[in-house]
Amino acid sequence: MAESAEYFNSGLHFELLDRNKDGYLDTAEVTRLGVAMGVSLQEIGAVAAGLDGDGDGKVSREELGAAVHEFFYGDDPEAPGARIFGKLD
Ligand SMILES: [Ca+2]
Ligand SMILES: [Ca+2]
Repeated sequence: MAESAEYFNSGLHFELLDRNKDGYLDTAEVTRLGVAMGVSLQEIGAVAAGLDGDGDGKVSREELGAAVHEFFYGDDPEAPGARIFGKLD
C-alpha cells in the first residue's frame, strides 16, 4: 500500500490526470479519475467534494496527495479521503 501512496504523491499520477495542465483537477478530470477507479457516477460527486479540501471547486496536487494519504493510512472510514475510490464493498 505504501508504494501506491508514494506513486500518487510523486506527482506522476497527477500529471496524467491533469489533462489540460492547469495544475488542478477540475470536475471533468476528477470524474475521469473516478470512472477509471470504478466509482459509480452517483458516488463521484461525493468523492470530488471529499478531494476538494478547501472547497474552491478544483483539486490541487496537495489536496489529492492528502486524500490519497488519508485513504491509505487513515483509520476513519467516514473521512473524505477514505471515499476517494468510492465504496470498497
Ligand atoms: Ca486540470
Ligand atoms: Ca481545492
